[in-house]
Amino acid sequence: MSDRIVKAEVLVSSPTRNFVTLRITTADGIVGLGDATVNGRELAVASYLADHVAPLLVDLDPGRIEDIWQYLYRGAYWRRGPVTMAAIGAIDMALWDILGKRANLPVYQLLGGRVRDAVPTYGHAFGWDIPALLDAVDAHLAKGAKHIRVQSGVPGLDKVYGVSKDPNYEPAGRAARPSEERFDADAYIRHVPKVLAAVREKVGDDVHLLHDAHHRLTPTQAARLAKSVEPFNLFWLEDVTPAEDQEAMRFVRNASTTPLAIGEVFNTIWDCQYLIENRLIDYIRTAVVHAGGISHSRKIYALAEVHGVKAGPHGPSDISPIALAASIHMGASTHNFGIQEYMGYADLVHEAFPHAWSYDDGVLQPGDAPGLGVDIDEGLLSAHPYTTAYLPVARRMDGSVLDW
Ligand code: GCO
Ligand code: MG
Repeated sequence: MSDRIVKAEVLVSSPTRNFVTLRITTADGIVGLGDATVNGRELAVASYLADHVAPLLVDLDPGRIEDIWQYLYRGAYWRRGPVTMAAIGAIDMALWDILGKRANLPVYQLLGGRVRDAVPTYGHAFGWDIPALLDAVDAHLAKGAKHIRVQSGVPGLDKVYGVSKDPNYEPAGRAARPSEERFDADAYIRHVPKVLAAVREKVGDDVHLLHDAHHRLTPTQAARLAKSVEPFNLFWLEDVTPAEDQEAMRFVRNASTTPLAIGEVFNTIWDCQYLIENRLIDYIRTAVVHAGGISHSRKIYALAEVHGVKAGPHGPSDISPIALAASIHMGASTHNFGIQEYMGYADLVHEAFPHAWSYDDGVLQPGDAPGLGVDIDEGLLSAHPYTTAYLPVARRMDGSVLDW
């Protein structure tokens, strides 16, 4: 029973923030959706898809999901990287969506069915100072959160990753150039333990706390931070160093028992292999969209399972409700799925991408609609066209560029 792809269209829109959406239509009239958003480089993925890949998809059998993945990955010769892998990721999730609609089953059922009642999540609490952060933590507790990521301002710094004056934090700025911020690692490392001590004292032992260092520290600074926050019993400490130098994680690992999470910018299983096989991390953070879709993420999660590592996928506002759906379906059906980041969306994003998945009381449910269960309001998307937007650039106090 085979079908045929007749069309693959790319929609670039900006309902409050930019998204790249792929829509695949089959001869039988089944429509599958995929997310291909790479924050700050959206048009590169849109062109990769529209100019190079969409024409190749026409006439292929949408049921040959793994073969199409291999054809696009190996067949391109030039492989890996966020642009290529997000494009493949979008196609892969659209094909799983089509398969689910064809079978009249939700994708989690195609992946083996539920292994848990609900998908646990963590959200973001932030404040410029400790009292403001404690208020934000209260708001999360009131909504039933059991896991909370906490980020705060740092005395002496006027911009800090993860903290915003606006209650809806959005790191990508809609402007012609990236904004810039200065970072003082010593001030940061001195301040974070005070913040975590205050939050731990407030919430007691039963609430799980997380923190994201966002790739800024040297191995020695990262090890010092991981060690000094040990008393506050973090659920995880994320992205302590830039991910390229993977041996650095061994240094941090040897210095403390604070659980480590990394990998939101990784694209393939080969980026994850060393850290997982050497048990240098506790959670792998790859996003379904940026790591080649459901088919490839399953392999990453399986490798992680063998080595006692759990999945803790990236879920900020730049992962669209379509990619989040793919992640929720995987979370419901993957045994070593630990937690899903859920930052939430502006109301307009929920309206532009009506979805069967739901969030309540700290957990996500995939819903039972066939496929991924997400639709698009095309009118709303075209009413909000792409707007140039960039993630910030960070510099050390001496002006030299640092990982943001
Ligand atoms: C996270 C991330 C994000 C990224 C953003 C970049 O853990 O949620 O670090 O906040 O900075 O997704 O596009
Ligand atoms: Mg992060």
